[in-house]
Amino acid sequence: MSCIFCKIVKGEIPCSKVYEDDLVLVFNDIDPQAPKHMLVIPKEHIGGAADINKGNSHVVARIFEVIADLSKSEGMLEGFRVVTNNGKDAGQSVDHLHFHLMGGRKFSWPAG
Ligand code: DGP
Repeated sequence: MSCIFCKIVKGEIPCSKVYEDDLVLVFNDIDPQAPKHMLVIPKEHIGGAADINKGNSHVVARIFEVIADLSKSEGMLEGFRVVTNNGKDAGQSVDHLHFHLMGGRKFSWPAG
């Protein structure tokens, strides 16, 4: 498996880790788009949002519990944005499900 995020999970590629449990890893994005910009990923390989199903959706539920906790512990009390890009048109560049958790600035809407 040549998935870069699987290599980060296994410790084969370093990351700036923010949080880890048995199902979820959170680390700082290498190309931050906000003062706070973390990637929240399942440790198991899920290709993207289109690959979420009854067998793995409990991991996604955990991811959103972690996001709620981090929004407070990381000081994003004025608001935050969660984004997942799925597929070519959305600009997904890593084919391992990940949620961008961003905060520390105002965000415009609709996103471009
Ligand atoms: P997306 O374009 O939605 O698939 O987001 C992929 C994100 O992953 C992008 O913001 C940059 C980030 N990224 C890619 N490779 C690495 C890496 O090796 N380390 C870290 N920390 N982030 C990475």
